[in-house]
Amino acid sequence: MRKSLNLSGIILAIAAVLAAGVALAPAGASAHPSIDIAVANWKFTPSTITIPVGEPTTLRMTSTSGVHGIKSDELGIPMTPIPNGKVVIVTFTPKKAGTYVLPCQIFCGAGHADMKLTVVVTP
Ligand SMILES: [Cu+2]
Repeated sequence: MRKSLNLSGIILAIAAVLAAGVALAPAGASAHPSIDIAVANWKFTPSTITIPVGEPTTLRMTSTSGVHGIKSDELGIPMTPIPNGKVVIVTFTPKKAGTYVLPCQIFCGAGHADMKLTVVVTP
């Protein structure tokens, strides 16, 4: 019941949470997924990630060799280049459960055709 908390109570609760240095998430709920992905010639590591439907999800991608890219219209990921040596962050919210295969979007050499990130969205 939201109305049972007055504003100062809410502010105190937020201050306590911030002071404790923990995420602003309800007890028992997991924080929104944030996943580190290592990108290199010619693979994503991990090559498969599993995330829940309807949760904002952040991917932090770092390339250590080559220039790569991901994109998925179905997942709401715009064309996102991943240059060598930069941390690239993309946040999206999957709308529908399923398995999505994201091939590398930038030609990166001999292994380009086999370079894929698989995103499994669970209900
Ligand atoms: Cu690539």
